[in-house]
Amino acid sequence: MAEAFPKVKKIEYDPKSRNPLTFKHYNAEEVVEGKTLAEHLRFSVAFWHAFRNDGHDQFGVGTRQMPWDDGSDSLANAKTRARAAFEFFEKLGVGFYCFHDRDVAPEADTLAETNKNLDEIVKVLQAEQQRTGVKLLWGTACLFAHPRYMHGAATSCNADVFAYAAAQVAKALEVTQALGGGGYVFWGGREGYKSLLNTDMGRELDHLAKFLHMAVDYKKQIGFDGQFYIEPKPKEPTKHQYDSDAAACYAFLQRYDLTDHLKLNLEANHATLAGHSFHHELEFAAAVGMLGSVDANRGDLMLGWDTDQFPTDLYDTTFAMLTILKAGGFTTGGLNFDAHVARESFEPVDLFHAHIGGMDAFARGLKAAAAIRADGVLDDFLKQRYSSWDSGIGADIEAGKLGFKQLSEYMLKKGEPAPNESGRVEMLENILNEYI
Ligand code: XLS
Ligand code: NI
Ligand code: NI
Repeated sequence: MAEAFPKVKKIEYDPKSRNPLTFKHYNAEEVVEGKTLAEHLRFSVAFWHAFRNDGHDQFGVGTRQMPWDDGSDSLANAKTRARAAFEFFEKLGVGFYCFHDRDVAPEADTLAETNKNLDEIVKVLQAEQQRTGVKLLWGTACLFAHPRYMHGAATSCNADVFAYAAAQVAKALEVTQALGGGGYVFWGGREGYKSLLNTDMGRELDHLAKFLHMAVDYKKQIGFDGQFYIEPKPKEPTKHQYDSDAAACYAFLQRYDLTDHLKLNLEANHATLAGHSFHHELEFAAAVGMLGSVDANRGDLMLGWDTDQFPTDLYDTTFAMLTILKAGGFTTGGLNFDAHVARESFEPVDLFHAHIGGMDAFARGLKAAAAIRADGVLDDFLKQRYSSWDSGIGADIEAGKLGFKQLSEYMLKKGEPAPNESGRVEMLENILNEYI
């Protein structure tokens, strides 16, 4: 096959260069806090955006030039596309990629034929992984594009659709396992509702939990040892999705006894759609021990939908890396660019510019976060702020030694608490700016 990106060579780290096709900050080999940047950041390309999204929107057709792609749904085209993708991963220098089953192989008239198509493509993916060393960060199944999933998949009103989704996920798990995938993501594409008038919410939630338990059982049956993740998103395509944010997912997983089996895959743009900052979602997940992986992108705060832009905001990447480092870094997870180029960025080279920008932005975020941690500026402040809990009455409360009765006696004797120190919000914001 001819090269898909003949004009682009391997992207190098060259901080002094004026060539935009170089990394200015992402030096894969550079060591920070005992690990290389590549090991910390674990960058992944999202196959669906990079190789299946042609740039169409509600108002217009696709614009992207993808000369390697003949636009057909043939198996031969799927193979060529897969090879083009690996050429891209290699030239960009990422260690990982992610895909939905239907991104890589065409859906046929029957499930049996569709599965056969997938097996055919998996052979190509296996060979390309072998050739390049690029690994599958996580696999997933598309349970939202086909008309059968109009009412949802696991939360469909139609039991046969639930069964179909189960069959599809079973196959996707097998494929993920065959490719040595590090994990598997459940994003509830249409697991929610359009109208409450036609929805039995309690029953749908029970079904979703049942589906996830079946997936956990199947994972054990086939011996797949990857990490399961659930990806919160509040809306779009449905009016409301049950996995609306990190806290809602956590409550759901707890209620249905699933917290041992799934972690969270947090997406920046989904956080903002839920009315939270990306940092908030990561911080919540880390606080409850559920931080698994990240879909790295950004939204437009003036727009109300999933714009899936590439991450460029250094505050966002610094905050994200502060939380990720504090949580001990990624184990199975990574930073998957769930993002697409703008409709007007239609040339093949734009795919490189987009990813280079995202990788540099996270490299800067990582270095800033590591410097902040090394200087202890935030940690020292936090330690001081909560110091009343480290001894005396605070330590006794934390140790569970006291109840309301003892605290009433204590307070009646002691009188009004002395005013705490200032929160120093502005000072901390100023300090942060020194590092960005
Ligand atoms: C859509 C989601 C999707 C998941 C994978 O908004 O972000 O891309 O990451 O199904
Ligand atoms: Ni996502
Ligand atoms: Ni998204």
